[in-house]
Amino acid sequence: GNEAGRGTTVITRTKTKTKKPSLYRVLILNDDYTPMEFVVHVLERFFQKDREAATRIMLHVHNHGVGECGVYTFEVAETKVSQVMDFARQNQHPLQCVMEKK
Ligand code: TYC
Repeated sequence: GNEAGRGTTVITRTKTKTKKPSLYRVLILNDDYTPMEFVVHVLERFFQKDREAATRIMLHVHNHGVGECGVYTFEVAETKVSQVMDFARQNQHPLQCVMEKK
């Protein structure tokens, strides 16, 4: 700080803000009705997976109940969840997509 002799102190910040944004996992959940091909398409369209990666994730969800589509900042994760839920609903599939803090 700086003391000018008039009872005032200037406090100067020297440290740059370096807070990293919190990250969120976007997950899809298994169900008995959504076609496998639809899930693969969702992973390609909204999560930029190639056919091989999309198929691997879809089969993991089919066999284990839940799987990770990607990790994003809050606003991006929220947008992905909305886009997937809207697309599933438009196509009358019960596919569920959720996000969780890492
Ligand atoms: N279990 C579905 C079926 O047998 C396929 C499926 C996979 C559904 C992944 C949802 O997130 C899912 N048709």
